[in-house]
Amino acid sequence: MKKRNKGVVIILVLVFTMAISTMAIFLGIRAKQYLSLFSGIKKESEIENIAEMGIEIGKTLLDTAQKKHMISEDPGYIKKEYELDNKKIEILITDENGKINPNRIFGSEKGEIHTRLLEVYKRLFSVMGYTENLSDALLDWIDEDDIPRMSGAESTFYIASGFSYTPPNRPLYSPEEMLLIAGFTENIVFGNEEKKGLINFITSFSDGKINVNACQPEVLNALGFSVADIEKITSERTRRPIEERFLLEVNKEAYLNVRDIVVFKSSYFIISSCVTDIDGTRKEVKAYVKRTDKSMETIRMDIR
Ligand SMILES: [Ca+2]
Repeated sequence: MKKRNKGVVIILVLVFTMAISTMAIFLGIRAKQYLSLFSGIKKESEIENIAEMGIEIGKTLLDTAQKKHMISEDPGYIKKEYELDNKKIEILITDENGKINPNRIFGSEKGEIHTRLLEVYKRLFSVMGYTENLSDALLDWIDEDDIPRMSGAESTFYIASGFSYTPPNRPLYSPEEMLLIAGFTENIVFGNEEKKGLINFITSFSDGKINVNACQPEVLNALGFSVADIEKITSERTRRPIEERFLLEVNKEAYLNVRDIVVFKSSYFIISSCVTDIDGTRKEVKAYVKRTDKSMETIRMDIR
């Protein structure tokens, strides 16, 4: 009996030990999984924090550039790159008042249209060599009705053409959204070596005013200025910010025609801060900023 008891005890001890070791191994694996998950999250959040810090640096850069009326080499853009702790921080500030905002063609009242902005918007497409198919399709994408414009496209067209979606009939959320619109391609939206993309001229974030000190020559052309006028404007603004008086001298008729949508100072900017570490982990934070003489307000923040 005694011997048998001993045997049972040994077996029990063995089983117990095995159970404990199995549990230990299992827990060990789980612990390791948790640890790697946790360090991954920690790393991501660290990179995100640095990216958010980049936004603050961007705001300071923007403030300085605006206060000192600094004219950058490429009007409408400020670019900076920093290195911190083996991480690359790229800051890009774009001046959204240098672009045309199709959302603002539609007023807050039902059926209200800003005809001046509509004209300039349409002219931009023709300056870029595009037909009304594109400009009308984009307007149909935004306007609240489902009635296609002359060269546009609404839900019937999308369904018939095999799209899995139809126009949302609301303001453009971001210019990248143009890729979804019938007729728009990556080359048209983002451009290629030969031709600039519409992304350089179209915004979804501004009050609809166009800053002649920050816009691209193509937008000046869309505003109604001739090639000779544009040369005068772009050469003047490399020296000092242009003012109303200057535009009146350059081309009074063209300027007076678009006076109500032209400004000489910008209020809407997008600050993008992108951080990449040596393993290639990347985070981008975009801040949509409204700047006045007294304040700088972040309207929206996108993290990806
Ligand atoms: Ca529509």
